[in-house]
Order: sequence, then C-alpha cells, then structure tokens
Amino acid sequence: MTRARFGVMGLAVMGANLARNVASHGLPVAVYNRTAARTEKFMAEHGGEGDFTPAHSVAELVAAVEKPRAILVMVKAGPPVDEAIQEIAPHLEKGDILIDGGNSFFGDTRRRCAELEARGLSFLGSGVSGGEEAALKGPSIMPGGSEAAYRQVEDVLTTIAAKFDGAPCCTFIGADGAGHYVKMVHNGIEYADIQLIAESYDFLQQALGLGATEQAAIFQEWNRGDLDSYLIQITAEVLAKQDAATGKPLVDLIRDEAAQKGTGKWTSQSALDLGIPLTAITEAVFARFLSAQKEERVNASRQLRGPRGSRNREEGLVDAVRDALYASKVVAYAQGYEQMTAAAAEYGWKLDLGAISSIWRAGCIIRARFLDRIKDAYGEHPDLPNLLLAPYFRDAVGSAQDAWRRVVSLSVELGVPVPAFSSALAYYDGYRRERTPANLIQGLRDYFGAHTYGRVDRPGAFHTRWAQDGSEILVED
Ligand code: NBP
Repeated sequence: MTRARFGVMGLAVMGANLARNVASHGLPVAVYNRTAARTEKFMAEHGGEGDFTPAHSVAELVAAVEKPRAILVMVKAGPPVDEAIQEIAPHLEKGDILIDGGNSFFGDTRRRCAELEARGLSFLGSGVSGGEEAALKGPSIMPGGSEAAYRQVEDVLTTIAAKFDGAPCCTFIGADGAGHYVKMVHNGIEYADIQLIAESYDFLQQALGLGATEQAAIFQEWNRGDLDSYLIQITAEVLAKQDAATGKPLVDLIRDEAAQKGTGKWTSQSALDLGIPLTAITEAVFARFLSAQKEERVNASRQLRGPRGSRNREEGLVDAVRDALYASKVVAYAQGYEQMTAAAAEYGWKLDLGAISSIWRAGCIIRARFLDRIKDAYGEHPDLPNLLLAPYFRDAVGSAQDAWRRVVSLSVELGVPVPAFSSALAYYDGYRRERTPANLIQGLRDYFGAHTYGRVDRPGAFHTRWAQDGSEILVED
C-alpha cells in the first residue's frame, strides 16, 4: 500500500479542501470519512487531482500513512472530536501526531493534549482560518500543542498555508490550547470587525439615507485606504449585488437575524474569566443576540418611542464614519490583543503577538493592511501593554477621535444603535483616564458589605462605619 505523507479524517467541506490542498503540492494523502459515501464522493470528484488513498476504516487510514504518522482530524467541533480521537487513537503508535484543525474550544484542546500525551501520542490543536476557499488555496494556520510534533509537520503545514510576501501564514503558537485560543480570539475580532461594518452601513443608511448601491462605492473607496481589508472588500461586493428576481439590492432582501456558531461568545466568556474589558467583541456578540429577537423587536418597534431627529446632511459625515470605523477597529484589536496577553500569562504560553499578526495578514477572514502596523508595533515593543499606546495607533486614534465622537453623538441623537462604536469610544475614554469613578464604587461596597477600600494617601485596607460613628478602621497593613 502507498505510504501517504499525510492523513485526513473528516471529508466535509474543510477536510476535503485541506486534503486537496496538501495533494496539490505533490504530497500523497490518505483520506477517510466516517460515512463512506462521503469518501466515495470525494474520490469521484477529486480523486484525479492528486495522489489520494481512500480508506474505508480508521485502521486502513492509519495503515496508509507513513510513520511517524501525521493525521488531520477535521470533524465537527465538540464531542465528535473526542469520538473521532477515541476511534483512531488505539490504532496509532508512539510518536504519531494527531492534528485537530477544527474550531475546538481551547479548554478541550488542553485536556486532549494531556490525555494523548499520557498515551505517548502527540496532539496539535490547530486553528485554521479563511473558510472553505482558503482551506483549498491557502489558509492561515495557528498550531498549538507539542512543539516537537509541530516541527515534524511544519513542512506540510507551511506548504499548504497562505503566503504573504512569500512568507507562510503559519507559525507555532504555543503549548496545548494556545493555537485554538488564538483562533478563537481571531474569530472574536472578526465578530467586532463585522459589527463595526454593519454599524457603519446602518448609520450611512439611517442618518444619511444612502442606499446599498451608493454605499458599495463608499466601501470600495475605503478599501483603498487604511481600512484596506478582506472584510471591507467583500462588504462592497455584498452591497453591490443585485437580486436577479427583483432587481433590488440583494442585501435589502436578507432577513436581519444574525446567526453565530459560538466562537465570539467563547472569546467574551474567556475575557470575563480573565478580567479583560473586551467591550467591542462582546457588544458584537450581544448585537447578534438582539438581532435574533426578531419577533420581539417587531413588537417593540410599534410601541417604544425614539427621538424625533431626522436625517442629517452635514458635510463630511461619510469620512467621519470611516474614521469612526477605523478608530473603533483599533480598540477592538487592542482589546483582543490584551486578552491574548492575559491568557498567555494565565495558561503559561509564550505568545508572540507580532508573529500572530504576521500570520493573519493573508488567508484568514480578518486579513488587512493594518495587521502590518500591528506586527511592527509588537516588533518594536514586544511587551507593549496596549496597542493604543503604540505611537502609530496612538496618533491614528488621536486624529480620528473628533470624527468618532461626532458619529457616536449623532447616532445617539438620531436613535441609531451603534453599540460597538460607542462602547469602543467609552473604552478609549475610560482607558485614558488617570482617575475613574471607581472610588465611589469602593465606598459603596464598603458601606453595604464592609468590603474595605484603599486610600490614595496611605497604604492598607480600610473600613469605615459609614452609618454609625463614621470612624475608620485600618483592616490590613
Ligand atoms: P462539519 O463541522 O460540518 O462536520 C462534518 C464532519 O464531521 C463530517 O465529516 C462528519 O462525518 C464528521 N463527524 C461528525 Br459530525 N461526527 C463524527 C464522529 N463522531 N466521528 C467522525 N467524524 C464525525 O465540517 P466542516 O464545515 O468541514 O468543519 C470542520 C471543522 O472546521 C469544524 O470544527 C468547523 O468549525 C471548522 N471550520 C469550518 C470552517 C468553515 O468555513 N466551514 C472554517 C474554519 C473552521 P459524517 O460525514 O460521517 O457525518
């Protein structure tokens, strides 16, 4: 039997395209799917594209791959990954490598790493971004787990990855769940990016009365400047698309209920666990929840009054929205990167944020010109506490802030909901404040719960008998 360099278990859209990607580089690939009909369909449609060995059982798959084996598991995230591992692991030998390329929860990946390592097997939890087309032509790959195992499959993964200026968009991220964690934050940032685009579209429509076709040209124009990115580019394409049946912009015919698969929610949940103010991504998740309450919204739209404000035709508002979008985007990334820094400290990973920015420059959904700037910022200052403090971003946001405030205040006046724009601005204003009103929060907490407070003029923890004699007690030095 031919010895394949690589095995793929799971031939739905992602697994099939990754297998084809590997084979397109001249490497022999063994393929297996739980339901045999999918393997047969794959071979019928793509068998001629490369050196594929179809397997009809996991034993056959394992036998077809050269040792030490490298097998990509590309099945539905969650329990199916555990089931697939349980099925294949008994057939593997010490030193073999399993790669989970799905969108697994990083906590599951940490557990699976430990379980498989205890069995003498290596495990890589690898984020793969870019959707089905990138899986075929070159995704951004974020592998985490055993570094020694990564080095053994690095040639295959870097060969199939997207390239930016010739450099592969694949780098070892860190131990156990680091790769899936970084992929999760990537997806969270994607939620924020998309929400900010949706808010721009809504504002341009509600406040300026601009239709989809007019907006398509605006987004196209924006894509030639600092906002240059895949998501802005495809926004222009989506807005420009006409529905063949009605002749109307297709976007106007799409139901306004956003779905989600959970990676945005995980990112927010993790931020809560780590104590990171991840407002932009979390508002994006909440906005999708609110959008899904369609029936309630329709009912409320008939009962709840809004402002009487009308459309605004002030000069320069389109450019102001562009600046607000850019500044809010910087905040969303700053928060996501801060979260990765906190996760690295919590889980003992050495995350190279500059390298992570590099591998997001091509192949993935958030690919953008501005990631080059982030890479440079972390290249110059690897310990940068917050992206907003990098000179380029500090100045860019400083220049955009007047426009940003104008868009947010006009939105409030007109009753246009811009949760990501406004929460990003509130974060910016909160982050740049030397003194916040948390002194009052501490006073209240001490009043009702004797939770103590610190003083600005003396060390220690204090409690005041607020409602009694007002005396202060030093609780702790
Ligand atoms: P799906 O997420 O739709 O999963 C379908 C595959 O999982 C089929 O091959 C199915 O086999 C297999 N499977 C299931 Br379900 N349970 C199994 C089990 N217990 N044992 C073995 N195989 C099992 O596939 P996908 O859309 O290709 O996505 C794969 C992974 O990649 C997911 O984690 C996804 O989140 C991630 N991802 C997807 C995209 C995208 O654009 N779609 C992008 C990036 C990442 P069957 O044929 O026998 O039912």
